[in-house]
Amino acid sequence: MSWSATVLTLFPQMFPGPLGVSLAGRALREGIWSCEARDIRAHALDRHRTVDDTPFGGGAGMVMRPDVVDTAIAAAMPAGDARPLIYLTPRGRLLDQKLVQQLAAGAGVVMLCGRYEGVDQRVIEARGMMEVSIGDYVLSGGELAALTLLDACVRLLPGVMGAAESAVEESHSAGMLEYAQYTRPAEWQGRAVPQVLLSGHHAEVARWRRQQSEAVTRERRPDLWTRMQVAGGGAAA
Ligand code: 6GU
Repeated sequence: MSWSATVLTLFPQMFPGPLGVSLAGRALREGIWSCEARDIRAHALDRHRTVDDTPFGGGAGMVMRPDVVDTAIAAAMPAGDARPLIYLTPRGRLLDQKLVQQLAAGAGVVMLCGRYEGVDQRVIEARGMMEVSIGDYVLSGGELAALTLLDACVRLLPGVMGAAESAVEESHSAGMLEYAQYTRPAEWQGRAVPQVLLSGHHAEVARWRRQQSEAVTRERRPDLWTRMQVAGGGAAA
């Protein structure tokens, strides 16, 4: 039973897109996960294949019709489908690594991508969708957000990453930014690699990396740093 993603979109040709190459692409070909993109327009109810209409109350843009979206969802989700139904929208809760881990641990996801000004709120409520955003900026549609969510989940599936990378994931996905990385040459354009990394003292290296991680988190992401302090200083969340 592979992890299965179904995407409802007006632009099915955007999938798997970049997830067809590299790590995710290999996992896709190996059957570790599957990606089915379904065209919402195929479920339009009239001969003009209308999927949207003007917003009640006026204003710019178009809103996707609840009847068309509901029909598309019904066709995409077999009875008893255990996968969460996610609507990608900048109005949603922020995606974070904890939600990614939860989704990756489940059976897969069904994702609705909105275009235009969004989707009629009634079908979002009627279907009990989880509304998810990937950050505080506006994309022209949910598709790139869906691809981002998928990439984040797929790399956590068993057999996608090597054991070494998985272990790193465990220790550093717990709400801190990563320490800086260096490779050869040991000196480049007059810039030396931090001496401790060349020392061979594993405990010293670990201590330096922990300090680096803390310093960069405190400086760049005071929000994460504060949360770490409240959670109890370095404990994995
Ligand atoms: Cl999920 N959708 C759109 N259209 N814009 C976004 C987003 C989602 N998350 C951040 N910006």
